[in-house]
Amino acid sequence: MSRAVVALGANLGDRESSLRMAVSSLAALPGTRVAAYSHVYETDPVGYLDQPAFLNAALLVETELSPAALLGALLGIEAGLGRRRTFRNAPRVVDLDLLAMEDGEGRPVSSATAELQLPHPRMLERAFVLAPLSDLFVSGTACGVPFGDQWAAISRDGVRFFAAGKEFFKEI
Ligand code: PH2
Ligand code: MG
Ligand code: MG
Repeated sequence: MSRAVVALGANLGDRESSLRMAVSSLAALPGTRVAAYSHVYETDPVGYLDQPAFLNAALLVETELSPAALLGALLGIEAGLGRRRTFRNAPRVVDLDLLAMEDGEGRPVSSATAELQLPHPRMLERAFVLAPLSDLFVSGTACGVPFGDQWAAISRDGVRFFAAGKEFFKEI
């Protein structure tokens, strides 16, 4: 059983329902369970600014899937929920990013292929990622990636608590 950290984002259409449907699709993957949910945050857009606010959250997932198979499944869930890829940082119905993973022995997985970079190269730059991570990992290390110092240092402007994870995802 491997552990994986998945970040979720949505800023088009019914954001709440997209996040919930994405999580229930993820939980239904073969050999996969959601072990923990972060809280949900409403966040101002980063990168491309002229778009609606996002809802962001993160999950700790336990899975028998390989990193490549999990990534493929995440892309499939995005497409199934109506994601259309246009330009970089464009608004999206749902975004599921594989941030970091550990193998069955608890060793951090690294990958540097064109399809999959692990850990995610930009995960420490974004408060909308670090806020949910800090809910999941009180130690400040996510599947081998230390993020606590960066979370203590980064500006939290534009990241607002939206809902408690337990409450938000309770129907799943
Ligand atoms: N995702 C991006 C670009 N900008 N901004 C916020 N607030 N939340 C996101 O999830 C997000 C973003 C590219 O994946
Ligand atoms: Mg993303
Ligand atoms: Mg993505």
